[in-house]
Amino acid sequence: MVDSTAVAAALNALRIEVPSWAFANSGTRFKVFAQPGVPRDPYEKIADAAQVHRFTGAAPTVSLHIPWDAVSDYGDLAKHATDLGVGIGVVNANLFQDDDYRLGSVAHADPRVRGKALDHLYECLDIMAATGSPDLKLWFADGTNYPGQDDIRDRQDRLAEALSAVYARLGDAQRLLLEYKLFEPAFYTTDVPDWGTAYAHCLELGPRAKVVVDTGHHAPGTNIEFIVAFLLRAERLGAFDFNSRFYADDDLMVGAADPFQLFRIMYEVVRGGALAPESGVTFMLDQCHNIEPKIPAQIRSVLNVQEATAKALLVDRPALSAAQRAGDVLGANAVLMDAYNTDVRPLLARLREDQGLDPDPMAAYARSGYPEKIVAERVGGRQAGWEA
Ligand code: LRH
Ligand code: MN
Repeated sequence: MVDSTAVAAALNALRIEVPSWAFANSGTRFKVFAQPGVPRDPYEKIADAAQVHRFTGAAPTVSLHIPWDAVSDYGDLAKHATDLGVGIGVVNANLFQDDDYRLGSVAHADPRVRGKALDHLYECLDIMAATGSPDLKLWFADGTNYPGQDDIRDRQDRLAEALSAVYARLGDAQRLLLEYKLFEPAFYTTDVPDWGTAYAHCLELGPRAKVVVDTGHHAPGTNIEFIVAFLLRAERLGAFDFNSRFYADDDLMVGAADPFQLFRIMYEVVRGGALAPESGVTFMLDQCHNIEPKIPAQIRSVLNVQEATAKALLVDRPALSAAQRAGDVLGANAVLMDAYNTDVRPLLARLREDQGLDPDPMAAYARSGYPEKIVAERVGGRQAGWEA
């Protein structure tokens, strides 16, 4: 039997961090489509992020990306967030948009370039001190495009050297989150291509180095929930970058392309005891809304994670374990599918009402007047995008 009070408590405690860059213009190499009302600076990005929390009650922090969110006073930006009822979460470094990084950043053969990259990472640590951010998230575009272009092992040595230099400067309450990605923008080797490489570097660094699982960063057909189960068992899962994809790193809304996969992932999170905020696993969205309205897309994404999590919490664990122990293959699978096939939307709507929220956040946002307000106000200036 499932304890509905525990399910409600767990769902009410679920927190999802939204990325500042999801509110800015984004696209592909073919086109970046501008949208009316898009923020022009980090202050407006945070104002939009606060709308996601206002209507879902479950998105109280915003990830920053440096220098996309560079400001003259990070303390003031953090105060702006607090005034809007949210906080600054993870700080993302950016070592993939400077001409010096054409052949890599921390893994580059040239010590001058590696030094420049390290300086950026140290700058991000200073920003974290100013915003009170707990985590530094590192994704490296570093890699090669052709066999022989550089020495695979030398690049690992350079990467390890840079990571340990940053790790040594972490504050006591700070963590280093290392994100892996199979390919793109490099197309032959990527220096942190998979969970095993990220995990190995984290073990080498120390207990406050954890792995980030971006759900769009795997080869097609990869069993991501296995990776989640393994990293949770090893206490090395630090965070998720949630999104979904049909082909590559499409960065579509989480749960849109494969809601069953998201359910299976959240079941391993529940089974691993990693749902509670104190578990140390940060649930973040990392998405680009290239054609769809951005704030509603972020609200929809939070709802998708809530729905997958509610289904995962409804799995009858004792019945599942009994069937598993009995070798009852179909019985065990049926227990999981029963939960997955449960319509949890009425449950979530009731929980929102209990929190004084509108049961339908999408509809509530649509009639809030905010969409029209930002289109009317945000005239002139340069819309934010993937450039500083
Ligand atoms: C790389 C990535 C990383 C971010 C970027 C916006 O693909 O997933 O997490 O820096 O997207
Ligand atoms: Mn990511």
